[in-house]
Amino acid sequence: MNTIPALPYEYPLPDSLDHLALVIIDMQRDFLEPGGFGDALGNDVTQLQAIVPQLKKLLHTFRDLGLLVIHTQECHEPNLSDCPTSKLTRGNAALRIGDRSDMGRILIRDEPGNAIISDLAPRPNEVIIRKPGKGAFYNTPLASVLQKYQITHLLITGVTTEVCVQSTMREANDRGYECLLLEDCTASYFPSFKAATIEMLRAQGGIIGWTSTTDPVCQRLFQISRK
Ligand code: C5J
Repeated sequence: MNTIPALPYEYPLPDSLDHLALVIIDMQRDFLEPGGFGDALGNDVTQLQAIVPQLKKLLHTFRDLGLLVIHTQECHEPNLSDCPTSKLTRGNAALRIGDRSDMGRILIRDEPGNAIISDLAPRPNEVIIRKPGKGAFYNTPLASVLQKYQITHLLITGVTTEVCVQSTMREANDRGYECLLLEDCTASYFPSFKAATIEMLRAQGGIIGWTSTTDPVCQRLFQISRK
C-alpha cells in the first residue's frame, strides 16, 4: 500500500490515485482580499494570503496528474432564501450577509467578492460546490459528486481552518472518507485557532483524520504516478 508521511501516522493512499480528490474550501475574494468582508470585519487577511503559494503548487500537482479538484464557495441566493435567520443575524450588525460592500453584496452568489481568487481560479473541468453552510456537505451535491467519481480519499485545504475546513473534514469523516488536512494550505485569521484545530483533528490516533504538508505530498504523488 502507498502512503504519505503524515501525523499521527502515515496516510494510507487508495489503490488508485483516481479515488483521491483535492478539496479547496472557500478561497474567495471576500475572505482573502483587502476591501473584502473579512477585512471589513477587522481581520488580518495576510494570514489567509500566506497559504496561496503552497496551495497553488498542490493544485498544479493535481492538474498535472489529471486528478479531481473540487472548489467550494460559501454563498447564498440573492433573496437569502437559503440563509437561516440565525446565520443572518449573528456577527457584526453593521455588516451582514447580503449587505452591499466594495465587492458587491456580501456572500451572495456571483457577486465580485464571492469569486475564487484569481491565483486559484477553477478550470472548466473542475467541480465548484456552492455551499450555504460551513460544512461542504450540508445542502449541496458534494456527496453525489464524490460518489459519481468514486472518491474515497480527500486532501482538504482552504479557509478558515477552525470553521469551514474543520466542519467539512468532520462531515467527510462521518461519511467514511479518509481525510488528510494540508497544514500549509489552510489558514485562520487567528493562528492559535488553526494550531488547536490541527491538534484536535489528528488527536486520539487520527480521530477525524491526518495532517501533512504540501512538499512531501506532491513528491509522493508524482513518484506513485510514475510507477
Ligand atoms: C467563515 C469559512 N469563517 N469559510 N467561513 O465564516 O470558514
